[in-house]
Amino acid sequence: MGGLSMDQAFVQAPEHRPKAALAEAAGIPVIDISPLANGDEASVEALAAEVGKASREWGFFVVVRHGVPDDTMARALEAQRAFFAMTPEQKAAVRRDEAAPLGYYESEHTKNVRDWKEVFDLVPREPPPPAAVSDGELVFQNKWPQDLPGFREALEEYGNAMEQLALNLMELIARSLGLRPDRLKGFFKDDQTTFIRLNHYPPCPSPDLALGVGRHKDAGALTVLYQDDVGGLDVRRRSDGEWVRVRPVPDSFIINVGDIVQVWSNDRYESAEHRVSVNSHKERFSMPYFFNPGSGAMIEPLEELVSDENPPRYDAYNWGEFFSTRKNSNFKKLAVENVQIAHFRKDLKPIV
Ligand SMILES: O=C(O)CCC(=O)C(=O)O
Repeated sequence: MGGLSMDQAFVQAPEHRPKAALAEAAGIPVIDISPLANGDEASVEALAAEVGKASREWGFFVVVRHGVPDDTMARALEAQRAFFAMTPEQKAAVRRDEAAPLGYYESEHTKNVRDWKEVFDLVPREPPPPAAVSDGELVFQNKWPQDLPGFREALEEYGNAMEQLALNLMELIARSLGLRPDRLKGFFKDDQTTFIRLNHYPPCPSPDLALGVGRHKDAGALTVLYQDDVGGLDVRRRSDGEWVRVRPVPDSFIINVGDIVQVWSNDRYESAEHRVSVNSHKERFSMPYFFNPGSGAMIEPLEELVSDENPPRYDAYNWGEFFSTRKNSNFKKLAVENVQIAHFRKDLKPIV
């Protein structure tokens, strides 16, 4: 990776190292979501029930017949490969830094262990540049590489297609929780903090010691993930806590419910822990779209889903502050635990 060799920073603690052979995740639901575009009310409700069951039992599912055009996909994947094929100097020209977290980065850490990967981050809806930047404030402006014709256009087109798909999935999740179909859409109207990440995992000399991405849960609302046909995404199965491999399915996206949906649903749905294993012979590409609300959103269990018998399990928290703290501590490799939704759980709060 840009001339990097396997050093200690990549080595996982023994209990987090991947096993040589991992079972394939039999049973992760593969859901045809086309009824949303052309089905009657009964088939849309049946589809929502499938999405609800998958969100409860796995926190993960695969969608097919999702409506994203083939040529939009092809252009985005070509742009991704072209970007990572650039020279280290060209990539460094759009490298992220402490105040400006978008662009290229090859030194991301998850839970303080370095990931075996390089990434490029962009926001599909760029906020206007701030008039003044206060200390510690992050500036979310895209850094587009020079000399890569079509790159920006391909990813903007992909971002639009992803937004439509993510909103459709939000409708299915709302219906599955017995809410108004458009109940969740308002959270994503204005200053979304959604971002797209291009991931490249080069072959790794010690795939038994390192991970492409360390174990984590996604903090946002929903992730729509493209993975190529190499395989490497592992999810922790809820029923027995085992790591299992998510089999690549052609022309599909993997959807995982994020922590925000877990909080909104008051734990009816749970975000699943996942990670990426690497291998010694084949590079791998993936492209997550992290669908996140506006930075001003207050996240708490939805009032329709709480009652005297089922009281709210979380205190409200400000999403923008949560997101910036996470971004900052991933970058600075702080020695303290990253902020988690568990910190807002009413029953887990320390008694002072
Ligand atoms: O590459 C993948 O399959 C998953 C990536 C992921 O979990 C992440 O980028 O947070």
